[in-house]
Amino acid sequence: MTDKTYPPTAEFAANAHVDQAKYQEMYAASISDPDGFWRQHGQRIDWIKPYTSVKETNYAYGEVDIKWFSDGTLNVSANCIDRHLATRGDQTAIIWEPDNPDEQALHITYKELYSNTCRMANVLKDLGVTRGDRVVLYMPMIPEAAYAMLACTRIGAIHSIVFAGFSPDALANRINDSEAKVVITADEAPRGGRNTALKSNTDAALLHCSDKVKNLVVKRTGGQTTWKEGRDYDYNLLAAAASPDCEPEEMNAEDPLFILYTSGSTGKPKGVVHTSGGYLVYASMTQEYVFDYHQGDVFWCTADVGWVTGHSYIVYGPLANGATTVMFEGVPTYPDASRFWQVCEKHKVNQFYTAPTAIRALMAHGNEPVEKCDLSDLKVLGTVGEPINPEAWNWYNDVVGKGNCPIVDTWWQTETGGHLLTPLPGATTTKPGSATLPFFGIEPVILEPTSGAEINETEAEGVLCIKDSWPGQMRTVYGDHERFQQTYFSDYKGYYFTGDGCRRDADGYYWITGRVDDVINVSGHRMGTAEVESALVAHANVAESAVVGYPHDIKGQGIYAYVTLMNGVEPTEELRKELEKWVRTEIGPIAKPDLIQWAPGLPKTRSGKIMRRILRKIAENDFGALGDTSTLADPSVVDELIENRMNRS
Ligand code: 6R9
Repeated sequence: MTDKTYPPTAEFAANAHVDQAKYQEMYAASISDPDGFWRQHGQRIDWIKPYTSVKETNYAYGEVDIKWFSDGTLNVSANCIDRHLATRGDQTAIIWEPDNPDEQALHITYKELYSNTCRMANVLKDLGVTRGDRVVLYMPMIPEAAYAMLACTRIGAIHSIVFAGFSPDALANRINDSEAKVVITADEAPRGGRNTALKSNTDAALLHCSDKVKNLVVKRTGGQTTWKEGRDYDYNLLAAAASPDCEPEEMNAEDPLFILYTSGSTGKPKGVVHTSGGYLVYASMTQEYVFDYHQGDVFWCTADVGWVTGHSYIVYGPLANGATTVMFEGVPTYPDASRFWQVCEKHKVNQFYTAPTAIRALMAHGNEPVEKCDLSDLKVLGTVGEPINPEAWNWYNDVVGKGNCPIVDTWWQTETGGHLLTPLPGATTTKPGSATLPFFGIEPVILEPTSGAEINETEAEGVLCIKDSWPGQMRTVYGDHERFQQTYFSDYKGYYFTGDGCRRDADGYYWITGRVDDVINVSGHRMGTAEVESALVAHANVAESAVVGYPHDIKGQGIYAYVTLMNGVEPTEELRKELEKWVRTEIGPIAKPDLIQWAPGLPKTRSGKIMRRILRKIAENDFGALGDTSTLADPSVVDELIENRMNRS
């Protein structure tokens, strides 16, 4: 069944932006003459001063430097709003669907988006924010989150969104690392019928930040408790008094647009920096081609704006294209497991984009919640975040798409700004579980992991690298260009290293096999194992810890923590609960270990390195093939760990 392939129907291909022949032609052109290709496609957005140079990129370790359209100037918010006013000012830009289905949905037109964004921009200016300043957003999924992003870009400030599920500590670290001037938050974030106290979390975070940081607070629920005069500012009051016009700043193509922190294989999250021109060209182009978006369509990406998917495919890509984009505050299973499909029916969604973890969770509720909704407007279905297993792919295709909607399994990363490997719905024959083929301008290569040699045979397996730059690529790690080079350009010289393992089949299709570094993927969210470990060892009773991923039916990967307690501390159920809670508060709910195993000893080499390979095997309940354990300082700890393993499925 998994060998079945799905070619685009002739009818779909005939109406699509790109069919197979056109894909091949455009792809060939994008690789043989990247400069010419992007010179043409860079014009899809509006420039204040047109660029003359296009691609100026250097992948050589030690000299890594990436610039696109570098002498052009533009304003991103003007591209997402102002340029649509003349032709579609009264068209809905954002459909906002609240957590509670009984609350009224909002339809925000481009004209309204304009005045709301300008008001927010003026409020920020009044708080002293100017070009180049950093603004942290810690927001629910409400329209003000989009206004805030666009307001920053309007005045040339750099936003850094912290997912509202992160803890006060994580928020404080990000405010401090980016030296933000203002934090924008809301009183509370309703999600799945429960409210998260964002303002209180922000209060807690700000205890660890400079007292110069100002806090702009949007009213969402009215559940407001504390207020600090001189630091806290009431957005709704200020916005009502602010002017609904604000001139967009003329920014350089390479001026930073946003910072987004993401987990890597070391403890400290990296501030991924994206710049203005190339990012917008790439996000808007992929949104149009990959989803085959046509004017008038309703596009829904279910991600949160706290992740890169929300940046590129709720806000920047769709709005730059003048689309109608849905912004959903809730979760897939609230009030019940048919919510996604009810929202699709209610707003006549044409393109729907979600994560495999959500598909698997909903699949577990059977077909009835889907089948009772009218999904006849759906044209294209997308997935992102982790490899999708063929069972989930088939269910998505058969039950949700009724066999009529091409599925685009899009592989990309925070670092890449937009899709790199993906089908185009009118062009690509899909195979369940494969992200298929490269987007325009992308040259994937598979390297032999140890030698770093390029494998030229069509069939190959190894690490996935990208040979050359594309406009949406991240430019640096905020404040640490050396770390940028180290992380992505030092292991395999001359290539961008993705951190993913990959197989290429006989048809040249790419199949992502998962991370090859110490990053795990929990419900489509990246989590550095080192981050969870350092949270655990920060607890007074923990001496040492090692964290690995293990297969999890719904989440893709679960978090498995081995914990060595301090001498004399009793391992109790109570302590286990306490540690779970501890990690939740240190990092956030998504980092809570699924399984904690007490480990009197960890398997270490004589030089003291923890043998994670072995710990992974035990966590996977697959300890028949542990491989060579002879280099361990004390091989007997392994038997003890196997004996008391937590995952016996
Ligand atoms: C967009 C996003 C990136 C990592 C990436 C890979 C995994 C994302 C995938 C996928 C297989 C797909 N990943 N999409 N794996 N198939 N379609 O998710 O960004 O949060 O930075 O995660 O997610 O491992 O390296 P980010």
